[in-house]
Amino acid sequence: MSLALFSLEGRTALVTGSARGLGYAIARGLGQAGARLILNGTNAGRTAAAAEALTAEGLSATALAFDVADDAAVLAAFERLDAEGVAVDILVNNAGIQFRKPMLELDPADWRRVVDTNLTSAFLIGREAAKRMIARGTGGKIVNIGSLMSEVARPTVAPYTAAKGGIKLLTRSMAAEWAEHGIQSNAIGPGYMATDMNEALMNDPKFDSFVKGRTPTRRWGLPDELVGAAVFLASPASNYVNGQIIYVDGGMLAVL
Ligand code: GCO
Ligand code: CA
Repeated sequence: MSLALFSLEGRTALVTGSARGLGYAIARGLGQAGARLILNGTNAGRTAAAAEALTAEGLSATALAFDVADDAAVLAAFERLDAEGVAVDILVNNAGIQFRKPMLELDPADWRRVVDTNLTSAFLIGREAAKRMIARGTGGKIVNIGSLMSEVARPTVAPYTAAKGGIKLLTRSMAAEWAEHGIQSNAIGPGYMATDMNEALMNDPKFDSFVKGRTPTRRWGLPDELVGAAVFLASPASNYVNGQIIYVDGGMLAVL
């Protein structure tokens, strides 16, 4: 079996929320597998800096800053890619925010912001990418980033959990409607990963010991540990995989 099966040479990958955290690690890994990278973040400066850092590592990376939850901004971003003749072959819908508060205290505006950023964005961007993949007749790969919270809940993260549960079934909806066009839509469900979004949790001794006790691997995951699943789902190796979610969680969901 040749590693060509996992090569992304000649393909262009757009990774949302890739200025830092999991998105940055996933983008870097796709770049190392040969993909040309389009990084995205809401902050133009931080996104440009991330593209420069990956370029300095010898990867091909450009920045495309836009707010993934803003319909008009998403449309403008794709129109800009069209104008530049850039075709997105691989879309990683990673952008997401966390907002921890019990539902009884939650402002509806905060609920909407989390669901729009973590779920609606994947629909908006997925649709623009799929339209162009279908028009080109080239097929493509969509990798949505779910979570442990695509399966289970815990107190204080309801909007994030509802959105990540939605990501799992949106992924299946994408498979239902787009698989016949040669588009494979799948998801990755990260476990408790050591990222800036989880800094407060990692620094909380109680939560830290909860994660280590509840994870069979007895540690937090490292962002780079998502790269294998991401390259698999972005490469020809997964051409007959559709509507699936792969949990990269150290075994947490598999055991009580
Ligand atoms: C939390 C965390 C989790 C993790 C991750 C787990 O507050 O419980 O933010 O949501 O970040 O999503 O897969
Ligand atoms: Ca980000």
